Amino acid sequence: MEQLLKQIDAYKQEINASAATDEKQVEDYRIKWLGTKGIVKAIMGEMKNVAPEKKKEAGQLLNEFKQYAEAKYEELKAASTGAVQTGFSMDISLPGDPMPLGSRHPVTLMRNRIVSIFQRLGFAVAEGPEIEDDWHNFGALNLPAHHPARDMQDTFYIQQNPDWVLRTHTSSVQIREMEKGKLPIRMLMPGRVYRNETVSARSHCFFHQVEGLYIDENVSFADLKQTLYFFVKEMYGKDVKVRFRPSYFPFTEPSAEMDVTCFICGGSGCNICKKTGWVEILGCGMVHPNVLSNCGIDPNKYTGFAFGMGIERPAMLKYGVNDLRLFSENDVRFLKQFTSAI
Ligand code: 2NM
Repeated sequence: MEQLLKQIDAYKQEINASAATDEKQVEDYRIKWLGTKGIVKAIMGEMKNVAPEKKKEAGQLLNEFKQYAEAKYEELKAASTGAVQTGFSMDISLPGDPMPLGSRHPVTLMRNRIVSIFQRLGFAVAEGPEIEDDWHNFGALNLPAHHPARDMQDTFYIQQNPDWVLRTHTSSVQIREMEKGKLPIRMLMPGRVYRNETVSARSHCFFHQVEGLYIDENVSFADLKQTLYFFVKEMYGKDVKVRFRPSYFPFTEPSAEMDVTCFICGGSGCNICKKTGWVEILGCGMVHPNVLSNCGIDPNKYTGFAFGMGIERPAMLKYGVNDLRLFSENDVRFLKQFTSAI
């Protein structure tokens, strides 16, 4: 018994001094102490040499020793899990290295600004596929089969299936929302669109748009104007003036383009406004009755307005970016210059 006590004490010291810096060493510890041929098993075997009246005491001692060896095993295991196996131990309770914070893309910043203004008017956000079928991109929008906008020069067609295109506007998402038949609709559709154009500082084969749609009973052109006035004042400030020019889109009637007084020169005339004092910011109009009926909406009961604007151009003006290509090259020297809460 005396002998056994001494032996246990010595083993405990050895266990206490054990260290493991990787999973292999933890396993070595387990085999040495807790394995089927390990020390704990072996010393348990000593029970048979203990005098009968001491067996109870010895049993307790040995059990406690076994738990001691097991506890150390758990401790070594916990400390080594996740540690890099390079032969040094690591304190996993230390705080980690701070993550470097990125910044948002200027197109995202501009989109968020636009979206948040319309959200305050109750517009919800909808998204849809970038690969569209002919119907959603063209047909439903009152663009007849031989309309020039479908031209190979303007549209990317998918080779596998000539019915598929890369969407040329996010109006296709508006068609999808209208087809769902849940009215009224007050929605905003931001997203990437594609046009088959030569890439240069001023044009690109993909860019971003926000389109809006409001359909209900008795929606009028006055509602369209009031909504867009609100948007412009929030976006460009209380002092900007607005003008509408008559225009043409196959999917709206009547159609208009909206200009604001140049926010660069304030109207006195500069390069951006080409000395006119006005810059065009969006197209809009009352949704064409054909578009409504194409989507299963009764044009005698419902009317609506729609509008669409690009994101890159206002972003270029706001951030002083002079080349469209910078937006898609992902040069960190460009990207890290933009910081904002939204
Ligand atoms: C624009 C300009 C004017 C428009 C119309 C529709 C729909 F689906 F309701 F017919 N969506 N988007 C629209 C109207 C878009 O972008 C310059």
